[in-house]
Amino acid sequence: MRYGYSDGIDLDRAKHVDRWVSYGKNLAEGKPSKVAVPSKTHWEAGDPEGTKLTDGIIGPPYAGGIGPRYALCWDKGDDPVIEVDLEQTLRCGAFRIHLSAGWPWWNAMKGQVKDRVQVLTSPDGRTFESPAFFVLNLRWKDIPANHMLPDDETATGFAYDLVPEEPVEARYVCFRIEAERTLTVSEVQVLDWIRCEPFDLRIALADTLIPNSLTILRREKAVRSLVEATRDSAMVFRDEDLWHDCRRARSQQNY
Ligand SMILES: [Ca+2]
Repeated sequence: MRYGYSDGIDLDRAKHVDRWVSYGKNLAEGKPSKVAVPSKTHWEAGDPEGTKLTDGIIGPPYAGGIGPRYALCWDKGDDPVIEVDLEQTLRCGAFRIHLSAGWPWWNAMKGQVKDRVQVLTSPDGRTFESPAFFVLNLRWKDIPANHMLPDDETATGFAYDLVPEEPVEARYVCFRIEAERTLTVSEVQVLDWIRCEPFDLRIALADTLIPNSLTILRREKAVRSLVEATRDSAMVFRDEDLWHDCRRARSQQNY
């Protein structure tokens, strides 16, 4: 069997490896927040007590339904700015915003989201710097292995991550939103870190898991050759199983 494309051209690309994501502490939970533009009240949205954006309740992962009830809502052109006061200067390693709709229900997995969200940080609430914009459209490689999309594999409500290259020292964190539709935000987060580990389901072709007669014969031949070759010399084996096979073969004096 030969892997690759039928035209034989090697694209020299690294194999995609999924990620398993872990989240640090949410430094913004329970902290005061304010918005420059008050929330609309469509579909029971709104935030009269000014607590929803940092109350720890996030979601749902689908637009519509009762989602807006747990969120603030703005129309196109409102361009709200959310400001969170962490109450002390902290090392901010990642930012998150849960963005959904309102209407229309743009699907981030189809590249339909036209809104923009920028994060700005400040040590004093006067001068702000921006680490970056959120990437609000997603590809499958952006979905961690331990994140479950809805059954229809859409992302109409999603908690987006923004991880700057270096952590930022800040007390005030702003989320500047440019709305291109009626959108909702249920939560903003500032985390000390987000980490991703390579994750592989280890699905392999059957003949690497269940040796057939041909692979057994090849292995026996390889063991026999290695025992002969290493009889009088030290050799480092990269394959631990093969090393054990050789040792076993020598001790049984089969070869
Ligand atoms: Ca919330």
